[in-house]
Amino acid sequence: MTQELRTDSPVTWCPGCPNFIILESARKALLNLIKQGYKRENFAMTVGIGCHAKIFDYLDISGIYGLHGRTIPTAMGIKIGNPNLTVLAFAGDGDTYAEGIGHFVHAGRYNTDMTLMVHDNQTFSLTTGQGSPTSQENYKNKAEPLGKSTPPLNPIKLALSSEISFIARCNARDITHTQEVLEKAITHKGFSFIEIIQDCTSFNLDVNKRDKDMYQLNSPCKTKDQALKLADEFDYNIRKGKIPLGIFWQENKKTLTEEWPQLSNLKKKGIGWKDLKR
Ligand SMILES: Cc1ncc(C[n+]2csc(CCOP(=O)(O)OP(=O)(O)O)c2C)c(N)n1
Repeated sequence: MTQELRTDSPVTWCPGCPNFIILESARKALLNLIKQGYKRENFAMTVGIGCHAKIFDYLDISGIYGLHGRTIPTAMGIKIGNPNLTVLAFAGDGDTYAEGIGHFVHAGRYNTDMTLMVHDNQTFSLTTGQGSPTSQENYKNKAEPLGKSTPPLNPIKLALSSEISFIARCNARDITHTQEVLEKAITHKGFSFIEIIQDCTSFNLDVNKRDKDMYQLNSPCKTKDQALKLADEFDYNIRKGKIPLGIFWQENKKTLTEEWPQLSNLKKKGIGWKDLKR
């Protein structure tokens, strides 16, 4: 089991939920990186609270089951505790763009060397379908029976203006592409963010089944203006237009570990704080 990074916990996602496919993409990406020399025991993960978070029970790596909205600071804490770990954070759209939005905005400035994957199903699913920041206008749900009155947030545009150093979007249903982008995100030096477009099979069904509108970018954009223009092609609101997938932006910037001599020192020695001799 462990060699395949699977656990024997019964999977409780709804039948047909794309979370199954995100799990497989992640499992394949990690196994491939392990083949290339990454150590299984050096992977650590954290999650928020939500349907996405159950991935914690099914992917056999170490970690901390986090709090709703606090996925990024929990991951940062793990990285600061031991900068030799390869840290992954799986989060929901409600988790990241509502309760946790402050952490997302600051993540680009810290540029912690970690990867954030947001399972964006445009709704709070675990709590049965309330509107999240990326839900479309007029989305009728139990909390807003007359429909959501505010326009959706565009996470790619927010990431670009928050100076995040690796920004990508994937389709949950495309295992191969998600695996490929995830491997690039993990090997990127700095904070990498993947927005995964994911249908929810139980709530906000109106935004589902947009695969035919999706297309893959050939390479990251050369300028922020180009990336912002592409990000605008999909505004999370209306069912028209194209949805670009792939890496929108990638740049090389100093990471949190490089900025802090204490952390670079631990990294150089290949140890965490607990291994320091006092
Ligand atoms: C601090 C805090 N606020 C709110 C909640 C309630 N809560 C649990 S799961 C959830 C929705 C999760 O939605 P999302 O992050 O989009 O993940 P999904 O279930 O769609 O994967 C909410 C609001 C909580 N557990 N903790």
